[in-house]
Amino acid sequence: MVIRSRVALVGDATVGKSALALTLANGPSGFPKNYTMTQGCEVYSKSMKINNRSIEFQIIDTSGQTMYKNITTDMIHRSTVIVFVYDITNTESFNSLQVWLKTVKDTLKEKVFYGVVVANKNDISERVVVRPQEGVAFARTNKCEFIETSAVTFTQLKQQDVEQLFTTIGEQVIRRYDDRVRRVSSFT
Ligand SMILES: Nc1nc2c(ncn2[C@@H]2O[C@H](COP(=O)(O)OP(=O)(O)OP(=O)(O)O)[C@@H](O)[C@H]2O)c(=O)[nH]1
Ligand SMILES: [Mg+2]
Repeated sequence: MVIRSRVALVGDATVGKSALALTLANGPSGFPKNYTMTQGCEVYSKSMKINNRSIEFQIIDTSGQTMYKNITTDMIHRSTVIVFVYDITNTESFNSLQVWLKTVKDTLKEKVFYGVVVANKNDISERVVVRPQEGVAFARTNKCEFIETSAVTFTQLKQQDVEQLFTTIGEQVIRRYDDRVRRVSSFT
């Protein structure tokens, strides 16, 4: 049995959404050194085994550009996991998360979603302007998970940053799936 989960990556332009998606989907060689603006959106699929369960992620890499807003909201609409990405060296990208959160809430309305706040680019922590505590506080206030990542260290040092992010998401998706199954079977 494979559990499927659709995950939308949202956040301002250049925060590293595509870098995270590409390194997860294609491994270290996927990291885009040069910036290429995402036009509309891209979809990647990634299968993982988590605690002996099979999970298939459909990762929707949206564009941070306002001109693609309609496509982005359409993609949010189809997702149950929303990853809010900001760049720890860019205050504006962190402040924008308020707006991204509002967009997600306005789009999903009553639909329950699992939110994860991602502080990206922690390989250049010497240039940090948004302290991790601020990210943690924002996540906690809005009932989201908080995770620090780097799409680059995936290629150079730890090899597991991005995988760690999706392992955390997968564990939660499996937990929610099991809860749902348990609730349904208690009715029958
Ligand atoms: N140092 C560092 N650079 C990164 C990291 N992630 C992405 N970058 C760089 O940041 C730039 C923008 O990354 P993208 O992944 O294209 O940004 P994006 O969020 O997809 O941007 P849009 O598609 O325009 O919304 C690229 O030059 C990447 O190489 C990271 O974790 N660390
Ligand atoms: Mg992109």
